[in-house]
Amino acid sequence: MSQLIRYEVRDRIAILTVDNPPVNALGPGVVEGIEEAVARANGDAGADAMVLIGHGSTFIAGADIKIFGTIKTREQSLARSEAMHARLKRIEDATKPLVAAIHGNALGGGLEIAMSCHYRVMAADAKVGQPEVLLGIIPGAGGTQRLPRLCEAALAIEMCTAGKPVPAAKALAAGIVDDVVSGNLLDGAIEFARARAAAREVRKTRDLTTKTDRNAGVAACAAARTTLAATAKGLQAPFKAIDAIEAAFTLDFEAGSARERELFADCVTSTECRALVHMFFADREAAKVPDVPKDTPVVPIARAAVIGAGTMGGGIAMAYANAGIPVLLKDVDDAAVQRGMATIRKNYESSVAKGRMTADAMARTMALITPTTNYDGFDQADIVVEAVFENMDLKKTTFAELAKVTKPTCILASNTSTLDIDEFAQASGRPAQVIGHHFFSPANVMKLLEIVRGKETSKEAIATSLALAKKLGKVGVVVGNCFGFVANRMIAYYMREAYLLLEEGATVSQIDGALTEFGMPVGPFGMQDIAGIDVGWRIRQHLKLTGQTRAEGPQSEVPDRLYELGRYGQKTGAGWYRYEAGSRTRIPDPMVDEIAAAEAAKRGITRRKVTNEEIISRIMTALANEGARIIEEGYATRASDIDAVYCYGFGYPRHKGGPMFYADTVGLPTVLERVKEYREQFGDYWQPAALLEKRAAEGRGFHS
Ligand code: T1G
Repeated sequence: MSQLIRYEVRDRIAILTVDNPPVNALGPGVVEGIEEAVARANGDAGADAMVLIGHGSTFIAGADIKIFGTIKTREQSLARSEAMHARLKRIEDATKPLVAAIHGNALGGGLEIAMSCHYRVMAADAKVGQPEVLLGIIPGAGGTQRLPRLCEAALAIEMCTAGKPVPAAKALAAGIVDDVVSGNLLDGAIEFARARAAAREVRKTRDLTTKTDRNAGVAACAAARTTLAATAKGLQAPFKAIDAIEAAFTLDFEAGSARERELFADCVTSTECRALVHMFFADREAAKVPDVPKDTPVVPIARAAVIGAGTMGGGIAMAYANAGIPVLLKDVDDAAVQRGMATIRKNYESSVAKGRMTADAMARTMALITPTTNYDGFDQADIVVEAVFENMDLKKTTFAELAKVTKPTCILASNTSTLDIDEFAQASGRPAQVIGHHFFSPANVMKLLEIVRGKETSKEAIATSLALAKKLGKVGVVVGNCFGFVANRMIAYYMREAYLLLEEGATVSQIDGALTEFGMPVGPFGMQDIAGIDVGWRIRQHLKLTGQTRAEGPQSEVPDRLYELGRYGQKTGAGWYRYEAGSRTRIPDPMVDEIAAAEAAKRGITRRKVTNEEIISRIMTALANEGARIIEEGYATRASDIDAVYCYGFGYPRHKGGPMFYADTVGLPTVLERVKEYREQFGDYWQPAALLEKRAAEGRGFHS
């Protein structure tokens, strides 16, 4: 018997306990061990039925995602899936009632194992799901064939194409599980198994007919394909999942399972899968900071305060309230703070109107945000987030004040996007507690929290920030205090190439179109119209005082011309695009392309036809090269942190794995060659990063 599965008999019920920390993933030997334990219980005269349960915090959280990288060919995938399929059938052929007892999560292969059991009971706070699509694959152990035999087609399709877990009540109502246990789960499962043993009932899922009839099932699949065509652009796994589910309605179990295995093999060897698996681990690696041990003490964050009730400050206050943390929201006068509260109320009302939030939840959440124009209550705060105007003197004054009105352990965070954290730290007199918490707009929505460590930021402040990011539902990435940190430092190169491509002959809508086709939610110019052309202009003016620029190379003046015309973007009804009153629809404006042509003429640029391929190549090469410099300078711990920053800060398509992973898929020798070509064509500011040259020469990627 494998050590991964414990076997005991209690009151004539065999208890099979999976013990493979941390999440009972189906690593090597786990499914084999379950099969062995089931066979033992079948032959155990002292056992009338059996219960399968997980040790620790959860049932089985799915296949071991680390093994996907070892599946290199379809043949390997098909062989593994066939073996798994056969094992689950042997488990399902148990001669005595077999009950899965689910707590925590039964996800992916975990739910598939549970569905190969005859019955399923779950704890009231447990969840079940088929999240494989979030990894660029589909259920590969019969999930697309057993699930439609337990619940309606619509839910099976939703679970397998969106990947969201289903709570206990919904799983029970749908028929995925047979009971929800309110008391002790194991006791409840034992009683359930005993009742089935008394009735001598064994129910094999694979022998059930689909809950939705054939024609309705096929129709549901067709409808889902139409819906997904609009929302899952560039992805293949959701569509493969529908094809597999459709087979449950059109083929028998064996043929349907074979179809599922073929479709799974299509996915598991795809770049989409490799990229999404990379991002799964990137999210988690980001929380591992080499010089901040996992057991570093954290400051419990029970109460918070935000300074500045503008767009960012209001969004940050919402992020805290959404996580159930009471938060003070301070601004200089009542008018300012009430404006902020009105925006917050409008945002929540919009969520209620869309059905994303109940009116009660809105009231409870709003009640956690307390507007104020003074520092009363700041002495109770465990953290203060400064989100005042991007002006160094104002921020230094603010930090000096905060140090006086807060308790010594209070973390003093800044939402600055580019200013020097160390300057605030010195002004505060408490540099160990000073740290950057760079949220991305809208702060209550975007998942990235760029955690900027200053020279003297303490390990406790960093560890607390990482734990807080998780509580806020964010991905926290610790970065260094260089200009622009990681996100805005790299975006400067992204924008430099976009501006230059515009002057060379591409149009605004062509460049944005190429990037949205690539998978970005919005192109560089559409993004600037949202953020505000005036924001960039102010940063450039600030840098000009010290003779700096955000990126080496030619500085396009097209954005300055737009600023001078008062074209700040959506906020002024015109920027890179034109906007009808009250509309955010981007309308190309030939005037902007004319300005670009005029600026090009001033710089002696001969305009030419620019292809979309060149647009993507120039921009992605610039990102990867600057990302490599950031790593070698020590401002990011690892390449996957940069990928997380871009995916969660700017909506870079996760199914492409982020800018550094994408460079690996292009191949670093090719990326290096492009940098050298661009240096020849455009100038010495295209300098290959040393890390890029090194890894290309070694035949490695940024991540290997
Ligand atoms: N495989 C390997 N490691 C895993 C894992 C998995 N399935 N799930 C989690 N981990 C690691 C994770 O990397 C981290 O490691 C630690 O466990 C804690 O995770 C055949 C083919 C279960 C909801 O997609 O959603 O089954 O950083 O920080 O916040 O059809 O983990 O500590 O070293 O996320 O409490 C389908 C993925 C697989 C579930 C727990 N299953 N996991 O969240 O902890 S494909 C999934 C999660 C499949 C079948 C197919 C979450 C969680 P470290 P954590 P958490």
